[in-house]
Amino acid sequence: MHVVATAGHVDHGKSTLVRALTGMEPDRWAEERRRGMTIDLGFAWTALPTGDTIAFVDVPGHERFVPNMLAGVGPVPAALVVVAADEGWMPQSAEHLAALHALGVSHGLLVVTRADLADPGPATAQARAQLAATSLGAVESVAVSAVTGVGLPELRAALARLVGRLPAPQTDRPVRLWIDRAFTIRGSGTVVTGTLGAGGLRVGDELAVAATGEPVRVRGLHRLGVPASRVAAVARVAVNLRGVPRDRLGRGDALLTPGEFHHTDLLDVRLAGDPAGDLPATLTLHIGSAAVPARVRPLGGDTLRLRLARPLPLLTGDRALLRDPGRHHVCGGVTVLDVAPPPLTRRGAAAARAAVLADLDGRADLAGELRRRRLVRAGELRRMGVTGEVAPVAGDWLADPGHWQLLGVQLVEEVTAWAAAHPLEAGAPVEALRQRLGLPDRALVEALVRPPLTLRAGRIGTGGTGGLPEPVARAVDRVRREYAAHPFRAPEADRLAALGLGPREVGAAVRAGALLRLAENVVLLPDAADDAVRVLARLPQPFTLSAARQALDTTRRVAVPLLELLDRRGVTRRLPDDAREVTGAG
Ligand SMILES: Nc1nc2c(ncn2[C@@H]2O[C@H](COP(=O)(O)OP(=O)(O)O)[C@@H](O)[C@H]2O)c(=O)[nH]1
Ligand SMILES: [Mg+2]
Repeated sequence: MHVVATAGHVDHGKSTLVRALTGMEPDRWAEERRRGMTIDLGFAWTALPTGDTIAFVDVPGHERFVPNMLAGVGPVPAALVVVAADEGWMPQSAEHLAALHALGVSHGLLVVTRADLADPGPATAQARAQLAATSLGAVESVAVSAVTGVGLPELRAALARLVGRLPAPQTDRPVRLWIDRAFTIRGSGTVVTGTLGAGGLRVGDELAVAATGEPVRVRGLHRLGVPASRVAAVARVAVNLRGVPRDRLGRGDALLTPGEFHHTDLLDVRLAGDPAGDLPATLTLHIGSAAVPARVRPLGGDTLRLRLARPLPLLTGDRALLRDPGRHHVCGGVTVLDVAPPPLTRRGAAAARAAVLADLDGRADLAGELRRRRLVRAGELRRMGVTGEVAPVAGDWLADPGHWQLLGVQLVEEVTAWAAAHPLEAGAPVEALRQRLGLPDRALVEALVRPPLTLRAGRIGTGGTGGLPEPVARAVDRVRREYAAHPFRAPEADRLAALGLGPREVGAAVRAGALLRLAENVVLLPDAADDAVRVLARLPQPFTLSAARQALDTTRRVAVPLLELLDRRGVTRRLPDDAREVTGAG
């Protein structure tokens, strides 16, 4: 299916044309038919000669209803610009064209209607000249009369060529269905309609209501009035929703793939059109079917910061339109450059920001985004519309390579400073370092650890001495040399002190894993436990405490807690008669 919107001045024959092409009545309201004037959006569809289905979103031409017109064309990729042969180019011809241009609509046709009332030549020439200067450019034009039928076959053929040129829809994208109507059907409940521009929907899908975040489930789908179990973009769809009353939804809201969109009320944009300096302080931002008041702050050049009256699910690169509702004037199209911009606090921040934005064009630029944000979660970027592949530095954290390198250097400095300030601690706690470096996640600190830094038991040391403070490391070395011949003899407290290991130093060495504490004041070198198992395994099994003590060449003071430790580790087992055996485990 393809979807095309009409555009053009009131009474130029848009609805009549849609009626003639489809045999359907686009003016849905009794009031519209009584007054012969479109007020709200109309929907009709037909098959083209190629077999493709084309759906029309018929818009009102009257200046009072331009917001409705914008809600209709916002999500639609192509337009039929309608001009009456007998009236020619008129104010809303111009305003509608300005809107299409602002939204960057580049596919369309010019249809000169009421060709039975006047020579279509002058109106055609006039309109072509206007279109040529816009995003639509040089389009095909067809002169028609809905009364005589002249030109309608040519128009059908031109429509077939138009839809053939439309880009293939991105059906693998998340869904952002801008709602253009919401109503209740007796027995079914809430139904919303919209133009599905990308992605796909299935019955049973869970979606989120953009304005409230509420989860809703797709109970049923209609595609051009026919039930469907799934619908792929581009399509006009009606979605029957479970879990939400009708009054919770309306035009301008959207149904979203849950968790795939960043909601923002603050964004930086580039304005095409009038110079940014002359804008009123408040304008209306139109995107999709939404129209939201926006406070406008010119940043410099053609860039603006917008503060919206309510958050919207916006993506980097979105096209939107700023309009001055008071003056009935489309100020210009905006391209969304950043949906999560930094606050402007310091003097001169706006100008600095404008300089940054000067290099942006709304296209996904992952490397640039990382350079600007330094550190960001991959999911967060995806929700902002910034796609691309880069390996995370930790978890789903992405980092700018330069910034990451700098953080690595800073980490070494912080760890060194910590070691100087806390000479007896085996390294700095990861959490303290996270705070010093101002990082949002401890996993990042741990991922920054590179030799000579070492990570052990939640602490980062400067390496070299295995994370042990230098004097303590030297003292442990002395113990190692002195007890090499009797590895299971634990030094007495005064001997330790003489070697430079007071209670605090012993504690540091134990925390760093350089000494093994068996009991209060009983420490061995850390490999003693494994060595003991080897010795004990050579004894006849089971063995007594006394046999173990002799084999290990040590005292009860060491043997008792050492065997208890080995029991806890499961490498020895204590039998009911207090003898032990080596289990072979561990
Ligand atoms: N003679 C003639 N009248 C037309 C033609 N197309 C539309 N009209 C008339 O023009 C008026 C406005 O048409 P309508 O479709 O409502 O215009 P819209 O406001 O652009 O939707 C109606 O009275 C139509 O009957 C045409 O091709 N020939
Ligand atoms: Mg109409």
